[in-house]
Amino acid sequence: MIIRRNPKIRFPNPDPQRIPPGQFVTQQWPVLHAGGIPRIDLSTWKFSIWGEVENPTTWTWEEFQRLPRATRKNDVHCVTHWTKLDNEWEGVPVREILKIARPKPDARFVIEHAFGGWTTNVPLEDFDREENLLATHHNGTPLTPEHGAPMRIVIPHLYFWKGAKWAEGVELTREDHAGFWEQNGYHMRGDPWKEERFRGD
Ligand SMILES: Nc1nc2c(c(=O)[nH]1)N[C@H]1C(S)=C(S)[C@@H](COP(=O)(O)O)O[C@H]1N2
Ligand SMILES: [Mo]
Repeated sequence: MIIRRNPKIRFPNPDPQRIPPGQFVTQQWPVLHAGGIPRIDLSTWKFSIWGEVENPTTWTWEEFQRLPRATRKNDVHCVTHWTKLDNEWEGVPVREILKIARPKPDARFVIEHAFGGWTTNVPLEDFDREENLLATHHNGTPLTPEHGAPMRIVIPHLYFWKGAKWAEGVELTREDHAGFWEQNGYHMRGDPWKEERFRGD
């Protein structure tokens, strides 16, 4: 008997090497966040970087469009066990804004702030990576409101919660301050390959 694979059916784990422990692949894109979707008006939108930096800076939406842009392909891993492969993100590399703001030698951590007050914390060395983006587009189309429009932070080597949707700013700090989920028991770093889901993992 010959079993033919229907080429239209994607098999669950196409490449086990790419799936961190405890994760399963979804073809969907679940929507996950605390609270409601903030209403954001591009004419008043601002994004800032402040704290332990030499040059705190704020961009309007128009100014943000003039920053250098890039495209990155990666997989994202949610701490609730779903993994979404082959995402193409477009936006401004995180390193472009760090270059402008110039972190002070004492800066070691980052607090990402979202419109509405949600936060998440990441070590500066995880934030300051080539692949990290301030993303405005996913798979060629502008982000939808439920997925973080007009801009979300994407740090693909950590769990997906380490990137704020509806990003409003980043604050560089000397000490590590727990963000929203982290205050509720989630991990301060969140490496999916080490299954750093909760404090103490
Ligand atoms: N502002 C904000 N950003 C957030 C969250 C949130 O609650 N508020 N949740 C995080 C979590 S837990 C995940 S898994 C992803 C979900 O992004 P998605 O809804 O586009 O899949 O957003 C992250 N960014
Ligand atoms: Mo998540």
